[in-house]
Amino acid sequence: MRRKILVVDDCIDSRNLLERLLNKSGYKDIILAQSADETFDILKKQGNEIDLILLDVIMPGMDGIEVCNQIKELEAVKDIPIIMVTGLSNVKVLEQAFIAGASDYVTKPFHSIELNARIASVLRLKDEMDKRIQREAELVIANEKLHQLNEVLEQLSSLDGLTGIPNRRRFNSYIELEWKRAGRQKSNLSLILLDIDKFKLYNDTYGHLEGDECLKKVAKVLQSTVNRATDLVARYGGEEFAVVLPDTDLDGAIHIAETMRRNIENSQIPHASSTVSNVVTISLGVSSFHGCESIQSIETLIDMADKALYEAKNSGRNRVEC
Ligand code: GH3
Ligand code: MG
Ligand code: MG
Ligand code: MG
Repeated sequence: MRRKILVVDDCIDSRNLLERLLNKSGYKDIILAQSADETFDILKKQGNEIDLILLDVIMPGMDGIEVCNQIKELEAVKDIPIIMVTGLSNVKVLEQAFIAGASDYVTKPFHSIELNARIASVLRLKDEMDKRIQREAELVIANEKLHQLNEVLEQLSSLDGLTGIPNRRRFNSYIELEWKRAGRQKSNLSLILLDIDKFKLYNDTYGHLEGDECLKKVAKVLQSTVNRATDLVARYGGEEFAVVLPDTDLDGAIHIAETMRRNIENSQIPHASSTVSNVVTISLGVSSFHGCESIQSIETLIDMADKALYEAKNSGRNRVEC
């Protein structure tokens, strides 16, 4: 692999000596700089091509330690490893160099073997770091693709990806079927729409991931509340759920809604910032129709449940309205 090394030294003899030594070791791509200004100029123009910087400590104007400090502040070049070059083996200076972010140091006069060993070791570390960063980036992309794939699958399927219960698509097709059947058989069909109270505050307090966990718990409780195979609990929207109850009249539906309300409250999912309670609560709206009635459409049934839900919200939440 061809490496580009930037040598910064105010002394021309040192620069030339380093260049010669590096050339001899096979590093042919050397850039020379004699001051801080020149260094930053080069980094600005071709920082992304440079693999390593050899940086003199003592220079007039800005010294090597400060140059190192400033390079480590620059997002575009902060990961280029820096080996400090010093005539002093002053421990204080070396400590400052490492604090400034230097990877290693070499002392003048240079010993070719030592110089090579230190360069090789620093470059090896950099390569490993680069590979790790690359692997992480690839992982992020793979994750993103998986996420997109999941979304496609979810759209194609009838289950909600987060909670695992039927999704809105399934709800739509199921209520349509049951609507028609209720009309044919002159039977009852009821609907519950429910919405978690003050869920925005829940997310704000516990974070979105905890919010998702809460949705899963709520879905589980709702689903365990219904007991007929024909009852369908679906995720209707973000934190809204819908329950389709075939062969159930208004009283029966209100009874189930009230049990759901109580079961959620009794689950004691903490919600410290709720203005309704100190646990998670839900508000529910119930609507119902009988096959011989003439409600024009499913939309009307949904609309009625929605209005009842709105009323439950308006009259204090954590309650059932119809
Ligand atoms: P209320 O219903 O009691 O009037 O208050 P609210 O705060 O629940 O009302 P609103 O409907 O305005 O807020 C719903 C919030 O639900 C907004 C959104 O951030 C959150 N939400 C929706 N879908 C999801 C989801 O899939 N995961 C999480 N964590 N939050 C969601
Ligand atoms: Mg010097
Ligand atoms: Mg809502
Ligand atoms: Mg809500």
